[in-house]
Amino acid sequence: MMKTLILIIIAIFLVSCVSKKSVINEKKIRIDPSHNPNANSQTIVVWFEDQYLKNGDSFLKKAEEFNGRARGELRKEVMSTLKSISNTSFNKIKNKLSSLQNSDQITDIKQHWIINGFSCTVTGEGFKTIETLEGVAKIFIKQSPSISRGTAMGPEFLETIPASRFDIKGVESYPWNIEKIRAPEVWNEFGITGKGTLNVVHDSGFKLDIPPLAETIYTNDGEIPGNGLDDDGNGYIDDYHGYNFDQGSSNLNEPTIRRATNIHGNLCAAIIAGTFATNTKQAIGIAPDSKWVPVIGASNIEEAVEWAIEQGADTYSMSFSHPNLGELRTHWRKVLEHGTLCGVVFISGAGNFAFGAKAAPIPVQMRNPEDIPNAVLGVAGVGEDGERPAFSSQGPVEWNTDHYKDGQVDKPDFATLNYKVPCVDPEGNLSNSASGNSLSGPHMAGIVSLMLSAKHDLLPWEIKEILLNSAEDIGDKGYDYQSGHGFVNAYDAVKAVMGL
Ligand SMILES: [Ca+2]
Ligand SMILES: [Ca+2]
Ligand SMILES: [Ca+2]
Repeated sequence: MMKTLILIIIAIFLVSCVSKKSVINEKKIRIDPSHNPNANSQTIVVWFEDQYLKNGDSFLKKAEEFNGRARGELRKEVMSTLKSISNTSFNKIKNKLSSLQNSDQITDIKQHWIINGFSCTVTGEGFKTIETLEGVAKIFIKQSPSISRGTAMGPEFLETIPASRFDIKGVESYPWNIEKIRAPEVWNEFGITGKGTLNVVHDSGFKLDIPPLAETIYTNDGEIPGNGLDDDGNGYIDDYHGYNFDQGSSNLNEPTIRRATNIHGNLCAAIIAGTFATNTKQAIGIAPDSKWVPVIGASNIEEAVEWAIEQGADTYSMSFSHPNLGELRTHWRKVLEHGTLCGVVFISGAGNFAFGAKAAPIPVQMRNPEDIPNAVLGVAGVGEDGERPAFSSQGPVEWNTDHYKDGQVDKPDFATLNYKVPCVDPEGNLSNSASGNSLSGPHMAGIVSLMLSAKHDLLPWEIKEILLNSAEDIGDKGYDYQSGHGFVNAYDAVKAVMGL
């Protein structure tokens, strides 16, 4: 035990020594300390100097500048600016990249607009050349965070989208979590059920053909499914019900990826946008008239977020978390900050690392992306009795990367539900329950979907402000590191949106 502890301490010490040695070459290019100069092949993300948001304060300043704007209109404007910044920088080195590609130093070049830069896979020689290219400012090593829980199999296109069985008057029952989050009161009193909102479930483990999910799945109307063509010309073939950015395919079907008998992505989707459990009139989702869309992309957050924005996403739920991302945290944060300015509400559960075999110390109990300030709602949770389960990760977190130097940041932001939550089984019934902050994020996404359904042009930071004012203080008095600003319920949040 002691030996292990000493080894861990040494390991942490080593890691911290290495990470402090940020490399600065003559051109003042910042290179991720996890770069291995001897590696034959590395996948990297390259930033150009000119980023839309600059340092740590820029996000809040920009948000303030945009106050009062309508979300839909702002999205178009910010997207257009981001794309124009990206094209200007990329076009300057485009020819150079092509010749590097021809000499096999670089493969898989993907230009990004959500940050001004590109991803590619490079040889050692290629890496050195990229450092010298015009405008290149930072190079991050793209670790492949191991959140992909399996390999998606063949595509699953639903031949017809079944008509929704959900109707407010026909609801016969609902599980305790739907009641505790006060969704039925929103449906009944305001007639708001999530209509007109699109909720991304960035996860793995999907089985799309169960009734409560098939009835509300998104379809990209510009795309014809299963014909092997990119009909809408967005660069993705058959991205009809969603897309798998890790495989570069429309394979979304991963029914074997299970936690016990639960399919992970399905659990999350059903809490947000499930209709009635199969063959019943039991309402199981918070926003049963919203749409949801599955996305897989453990190591391709840029493309996934760009795609989601183009499809008109309103919420983006990420029930995963990455430890030890190092400098790559900076990249994730910038992607999600820019994405938030495009009007998407990003949400991630707090993680389950406060207790047990995978326990981690504060300030790394909450990890990426739920540790991102302002642009991501980090959501912890409680059980039916209102008590926080021992596993639920706590804040604060620490930001001291090369780019973001906030120091200590208050997290989590809010609490919903995370303990013994009734969950959809592989047939679409609520025969199971599950625990974990994988479930707290989707509860928040469902609530935000209702809020945006009530007032579609609310900005993400206005949503957060309303949640701050309508959350119920729980745990220690005032803000606390277990439940954030408190327990959020759909009724008080939507009421506040409507000015009631
Ligand atoms: Ca397409
Ligand atoms: Ca197609
Ligand atoms: Ca409190």
